[in-house]
Amino acid sequence: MSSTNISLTRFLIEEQRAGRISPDLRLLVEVVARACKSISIAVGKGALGGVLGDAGANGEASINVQGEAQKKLDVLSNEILLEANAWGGHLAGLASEEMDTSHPIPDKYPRGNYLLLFDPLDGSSNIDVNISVGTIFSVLRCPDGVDNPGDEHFLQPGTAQVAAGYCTYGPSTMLVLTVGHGTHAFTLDREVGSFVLTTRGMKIPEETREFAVNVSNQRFWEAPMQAYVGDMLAGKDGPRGKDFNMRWVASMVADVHRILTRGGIFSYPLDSKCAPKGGKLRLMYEANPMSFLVEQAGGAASTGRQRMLDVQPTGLHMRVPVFMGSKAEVETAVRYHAGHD
Ligand code: AHM
Ligand code: MG
Repeated sequence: MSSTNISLTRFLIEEQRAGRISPDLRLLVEVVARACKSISIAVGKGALGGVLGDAGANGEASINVQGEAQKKLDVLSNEILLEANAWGGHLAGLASEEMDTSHPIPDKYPRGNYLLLFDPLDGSSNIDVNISVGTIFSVLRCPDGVDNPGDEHFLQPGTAQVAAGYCTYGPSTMLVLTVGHGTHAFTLDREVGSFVLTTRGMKIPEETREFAVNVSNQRFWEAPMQAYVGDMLAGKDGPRGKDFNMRWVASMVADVHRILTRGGIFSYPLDSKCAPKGGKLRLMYEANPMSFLVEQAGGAASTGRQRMLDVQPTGLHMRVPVFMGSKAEVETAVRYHAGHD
């Protein structure tokens, strides 16, 4: 169902009145959305804003905790989210893909009951070539009695999330949000400067003929993944009995947004390159929030061996293999992995 003239602010107030979110959670989501608007403006300026290219100085690359070279926009987006969320009084702590450890709220500000995790600019290899990138976020409750949370307090399974969302900076800027009662999409009205509800209750078709995976890694995959994709590529004369189409943006936000909109399966499986780290994508601020959104839209999300949201995190930057999207297709991918260890 499409809705017009319901702003994100009104939507959140109505969720609060319905008893589905607390006033603090409403404020938190508003603040994240405001930060995303600032990031959208910076991304939208492109080369004119002087923000393209690598971060760092004197020819030295800036490397984040993941060992990846940071882009200027990675650093800027992280700062925007930190600054916007530090003083509002609704958070006890923050954690980011771009920061080694979690970040307590400075003493000069009041502390709230929530923990926020984010990937400030996902898909950043696409920034310099003007392809969609996005921000992903996940909200947890700070455990009772903890007012100065450390990394260990963030290590909660995805089922504990109270809200999750992403903002995609594409031809239009969209915020897709769940507070545990469906997945809803908002489009930024650039003239008015507010997010407007454009799809209430996104629904992922259960079946699909479209997959998203970086096939250049094929030779590094495990046997079940080789068999799974091989059977899809065999088309209607193969065991799957239908032709499949493939898409790979290399921005998880953009790929998952397409799947939320029209179905499909997204995968970043285990391969022999990323296996020592446990996978490529990060559980707590990439896989978990996206899995929550996908499940709330009627889809499924798995590591191939376990429901994603049930994974017990062992570190803030823990990595996992990822399969998410149309429910029947994710179940098929999981069946290929059954019995393989
Ligand atoms: P990032 O958070 O450093 O941008 O990395 C995550 C991104 C995902 O958005 C995307 O699905 C994947 O990495 C693409 O990886 P590859 O370049 O190996 O295809
Ligand atoms: Mg990322």
